[in-house]
Amino acid sequence: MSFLRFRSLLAPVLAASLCYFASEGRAEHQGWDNPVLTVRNLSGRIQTYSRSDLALMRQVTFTTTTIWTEGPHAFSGVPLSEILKHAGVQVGNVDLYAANDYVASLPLAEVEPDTPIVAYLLDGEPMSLRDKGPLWVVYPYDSDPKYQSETCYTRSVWQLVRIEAVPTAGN
Ligand SMILES: Nc1nc2c(c(=O)[nH]1)N[C@H]1C(S)=C(S)[C@@H](COP(=O)(O)O)O[C@H]1N2
Ligand SMILES: [Mo]
Repeated sequence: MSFLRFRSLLAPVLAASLCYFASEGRAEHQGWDNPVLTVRNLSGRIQTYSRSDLALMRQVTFTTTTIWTEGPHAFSGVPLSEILKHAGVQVGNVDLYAANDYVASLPLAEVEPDTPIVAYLLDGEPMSLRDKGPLWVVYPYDSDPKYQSETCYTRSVWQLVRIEAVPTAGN
């Protein structure tokens, strides 16, 4: 093969490999724009969020062990308080629904500014439905014994898909 002929092949081969690596990058964030969370406030208004939407909100990352995983892991996501604020949930209780219809209830008064978070990255990687994703409500268990409680474990809903505001007596 002449050098000229070789050169004419080089460009398409390079272009093809660039495309390949670019699509690899996309595959990692596949479904990033798909809705993964629905939030219903007390007025019945419904907001949906994709992971790209969540990535635009205030981010919190912490490293902790959990009773369901081995060794310390970095969890990144959005404080639950931010999502509730965004969706106009201000009073009462919230019910956190998982894909398998597991549901946990918590009073808004017990949602702290940074805790829990709705995590969508574990060690910087998206979580599949199989490994408790794409969304997992997590507390920084290692940072305070109060988070190492059955109450917080119960509220650590993995495969979170829906949040619903529920009125309490008095509001
Ligand atoms: N999606 C989902 N999240 C869940 C649960 C569940 O059944 N489904 N159980 C909750 C409860 S009550 C606790 S104590 C722990 C249970 O964890 P374990 O089943 O590993 O003991 O996860 C919480 N998060
Ligand atoms: Mo539990």
